[in-house]
Amino acid sequence: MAKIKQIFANEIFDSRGNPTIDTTVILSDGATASASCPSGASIGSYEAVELRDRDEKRYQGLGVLKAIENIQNIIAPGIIGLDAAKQPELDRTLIELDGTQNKGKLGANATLSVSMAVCKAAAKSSVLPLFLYIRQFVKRENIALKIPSPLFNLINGGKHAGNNLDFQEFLLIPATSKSYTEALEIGVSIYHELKKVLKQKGLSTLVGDEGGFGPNVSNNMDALMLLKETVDQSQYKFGFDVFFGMDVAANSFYKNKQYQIRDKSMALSSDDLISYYEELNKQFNFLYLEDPLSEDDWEGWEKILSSVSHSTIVVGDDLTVTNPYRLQMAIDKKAISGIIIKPNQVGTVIEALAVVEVARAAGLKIIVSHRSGETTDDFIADFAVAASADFVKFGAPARGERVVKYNRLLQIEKQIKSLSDNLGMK
Ligand code: 2PG
Ligand code: MG
Repeated sequence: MAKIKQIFANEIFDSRGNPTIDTTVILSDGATASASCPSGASIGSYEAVELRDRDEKRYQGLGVLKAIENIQNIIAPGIIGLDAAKQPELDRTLIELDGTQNKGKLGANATLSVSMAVCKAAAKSSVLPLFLYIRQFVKRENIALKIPSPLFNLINGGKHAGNNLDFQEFLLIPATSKSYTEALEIGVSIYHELKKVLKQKGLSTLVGDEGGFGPNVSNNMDALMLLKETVDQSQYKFGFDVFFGMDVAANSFYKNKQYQIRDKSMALSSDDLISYYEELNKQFNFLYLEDPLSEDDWEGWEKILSSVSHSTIVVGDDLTVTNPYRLQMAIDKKAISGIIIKPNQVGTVIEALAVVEVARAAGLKIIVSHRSGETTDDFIADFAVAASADFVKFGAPARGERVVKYNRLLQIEKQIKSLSDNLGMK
């Protein structure tokens, strides 16, 4: 049995140049691992607390020294000596040490970096690959091991780019029947194709926070048209090889119970916005629509789900924030058919897996997601496979902190193949 022996935490920087936490855990058998926390820009109000120093003299108040102190002074003494292989016990201890509903005392960034680092170190001591190690804590272990289908964020808008796009992410979705390697090839090819189209049109090929292009076109419809034109001139067939989706992140343009987008001159009511989605849907047949309405517009969510769910997965992110209570509300109100899972919205690995379980039992699609502020930590790729997610959302297939996750899935795909070849596993 390997026990947790030492914990170190440091302030490092994420892909946006903001401070974040990197935690290293050393076990009694010498196994060592580090994990770092991602950070969102479009943050749901019901997410667990990301503890920041708020000391304006350092990094615009975004320092994480207090969270690091919490790791050193409160978490470390509370968990040193625990059996590292007992992740549920570890995460329960973290929850108890925090003692709040939303990790408001220690910070979900503090608890998650520790939870992930212990998980990685314990996987090393167990000699299992991380995705198989995490899978032990998933109840439905008998679901076939497979790589989730990727959602590629090829055009960035909203809070992730300084352009005119109100919608945050324009997603390219290779058909789910494709193998992961094929899907990645499609995502990469169309990413490069889109760059050519942008150049031809004299549009900027600079990229946004998630590595997708951030052209300064006039409105959301223009972005969809660009993507469509790109696919049409590629070797892939729209509606057969590839589909479209969006993470609208509607919180960001919701004010005074109205939605303001550049596609329309007047502010829209919830019903007007839903009609606009229906209109767009006729043209683009979205496979996936994330946060189409604001986090408190429950009526709108119910309406959109009943209107489009025969063909489109309606996904909660800011709505549900990987939180069991918000998820239950969404299930009860019939508001969603899919859910985004982001471990840092809740603060521990096991709590995130518990939300996956409830969502899957309710028949929802599971989408495991990165954050817009990322590090080169690839834990989320193993987590997604372990959780048997239907989809992963890791941004564009470009920039180090994004491709490290796509690349890890390539390795896992090979590992799964050799496991099933050698052991006859499914
Ligand atoms: C989202 C995410 C990740 P952020 O809204 O789904 O793409 O963005 O991390 O800024 O919340
Ligand atoms: Mg989102």
